[in-house]
Amino acid sequence: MQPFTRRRFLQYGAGVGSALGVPWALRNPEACAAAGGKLVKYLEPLPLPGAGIVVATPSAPNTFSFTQRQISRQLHPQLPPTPLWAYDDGSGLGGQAGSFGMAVVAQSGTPLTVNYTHNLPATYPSWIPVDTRLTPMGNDVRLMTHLHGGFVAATSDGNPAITPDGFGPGETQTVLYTNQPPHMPASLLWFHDHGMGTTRLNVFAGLAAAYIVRDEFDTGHEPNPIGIPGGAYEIPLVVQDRQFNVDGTFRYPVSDIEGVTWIGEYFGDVMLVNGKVWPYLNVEPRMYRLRILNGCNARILNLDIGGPTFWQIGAEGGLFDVPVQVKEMVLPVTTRFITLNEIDPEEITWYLNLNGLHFDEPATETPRVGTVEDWVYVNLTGDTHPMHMHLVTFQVVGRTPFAAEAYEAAYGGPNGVPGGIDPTPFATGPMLPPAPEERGFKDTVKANPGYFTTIRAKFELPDGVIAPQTYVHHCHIVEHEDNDMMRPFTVMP
Ligand SMILES: [Cu+2]
Repeated sequence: MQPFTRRRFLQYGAGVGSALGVPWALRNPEACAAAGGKLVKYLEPLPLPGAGIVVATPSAPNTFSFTQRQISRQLHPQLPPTPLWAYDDGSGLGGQAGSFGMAVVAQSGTPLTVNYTHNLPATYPSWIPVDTRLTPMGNDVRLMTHLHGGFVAATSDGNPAITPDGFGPGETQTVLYTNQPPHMPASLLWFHDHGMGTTRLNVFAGLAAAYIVRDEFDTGHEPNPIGIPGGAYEIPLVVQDRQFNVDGTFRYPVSDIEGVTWIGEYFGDVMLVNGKVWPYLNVEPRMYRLRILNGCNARILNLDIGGPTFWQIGAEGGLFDVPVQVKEMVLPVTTRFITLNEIDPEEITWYLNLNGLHFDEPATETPRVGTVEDWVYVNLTGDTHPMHMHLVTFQVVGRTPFAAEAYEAAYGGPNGVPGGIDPTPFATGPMLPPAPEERGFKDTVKANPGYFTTIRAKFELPDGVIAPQTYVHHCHIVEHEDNDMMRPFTVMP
């Protein structure tokens, strides 16, 4: 299956397309892509919190009220204004809003109530190509906001196992974000749309924003008890890739398979940072804290700063070095084997799945509240899948090389290999430890092809939240998540 996936990867990666020497517009006569490579780099400064990025203002004590609405912003001086979908805190949104032009600042230990009111068009505009085979209500804009990394009740999670149809025009989703320590320590999280079958499109259109959790150590100011840069020297860098049409709209390609709109991965030929195309940042000769978030649909980033080294002090689950929690995570351990399958990649029936099951089939992963489990992601595809779990952060135990084809030959069916089958007998070498930058608690792990990847999580619930509670885990390539590499899991009493 790998060659087919790779071919589509080439087809939809515009940057790679030009490397083939065939103009994009010739291969796609109806396409009107702007040539991202012709945009001059580094013309405008990086939008920063309070100086471009809107820092959200509460609507009441410990309450935020957002309206999702369409706005228009010029993302580069050589581009026409771009329609964007944005979270509006009621300020009317000055500056660079949409696509991470908004930040919520929360305090660990202080719950927040957040309201999201749908004020977008009732149906999708032409620049957002919906595959109505994957959506609950056709071309209707159905929204559902999820706090990535949030430790919350299932009803506040914003997941399609709870509200499969999402929220329509005029409707309000109200959630309680616990910010409960130690599960929600100082960290950089983000909230984004999670609409069923349209996550990739709603995030692409701009519905994603930063959620910064502070505590008494990581205050964001200088000086602070842990001696890290703060204030103007703490810089969020949210990186996204996009394609543009010549009219300034974002461009999202559609499939060339008859009857299919969905594509397997979205890659842009233009990089946005904090919502601007290729901005620059003037810096002083001193230490900075860069808070980097990959907001791309599918692209895995490999970043450097042109020579100087930098120090990694945290990951998705917060700052590094929490040895007490590490000890908690060792015993007793249930192990679940979860297969990653890709089915019919050249056909109208092309989809990806977990455990050979569609999303809407009953949950098969049912950890008991308070227990520790190992989940083993058995990758039978040719691609790396960044697997993400709601509710919990986890530790990466390791990755084991194995004979994927032999395992698939032994157990595979029309929908791939079902879950629950231990691949250890097919191992071709010892488990490799996680990479140094994977220390600490994470919410996403790279499940690489040719390996099964073991993670370990403790399934606790926020105070006052009673099991059962249903969440989801999924590939965070949002194209894959939408069709259909996502499954519910239920934390049981
Ligand atoms: Cu994936």
